[in-house]
Amino acid sequence: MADALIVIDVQNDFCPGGALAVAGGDQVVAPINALLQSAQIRVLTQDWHPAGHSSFASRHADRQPYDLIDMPYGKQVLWPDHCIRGAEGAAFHPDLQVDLADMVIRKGFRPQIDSYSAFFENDRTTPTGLDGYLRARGVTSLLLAGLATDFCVQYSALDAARLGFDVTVKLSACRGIDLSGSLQDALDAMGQAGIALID
Ligand code: VGL
Ligand code: ZN
Repeated sequence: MADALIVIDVQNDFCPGGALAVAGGDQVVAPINALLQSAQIRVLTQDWHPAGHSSFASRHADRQPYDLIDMPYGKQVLWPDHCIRGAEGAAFHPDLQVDLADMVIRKGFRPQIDSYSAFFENDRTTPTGLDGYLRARGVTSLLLAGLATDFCVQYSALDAARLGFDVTVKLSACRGIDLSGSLQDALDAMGQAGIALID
């Protein structure tokens, strides 16, 4: 039985000045570094898209960022171009203590499908491999923090709960995007799924 800290997408593009900046996104770095110091098992996720990814509004004629469209795998919000693999925007925030991580898992690298969750792509079935990694290390409980509360953190937390992990989300080390009430919806959904929401 082990506990793991899962740090979601603390990358330049989600911080102020980035392509998909989350308000106060950089404020999660200090509390997450503190959590990294004491965590037993430490995983970082990294949003990692090829240029021209299908989740980018720029790929779709007559569409704007934040439009909602139907994809073969379900509804998809269209985003500004962000976290292009290898680019500065995809790098971790420079103050994040990346060296403490046991494992970095990248997601969103398939051109035709987005991947909010650390566990499954947005079809909710294609695995990233993180479940197997955690089980192989005997992990049963997870603490999640990072960006953004209502997208990648929420999807990761819901999938983790569905997979049978004990899940806690450290809200003071998260920030949300909040598209038309999505932050409150995320908090409600996580609460209903039995996820512990702590300050
Ligand atoms: C995220 C939108 C698009 C996130 C990633 O990390 O929450 N949101 N890609
Ligand atoms: Zn993305």
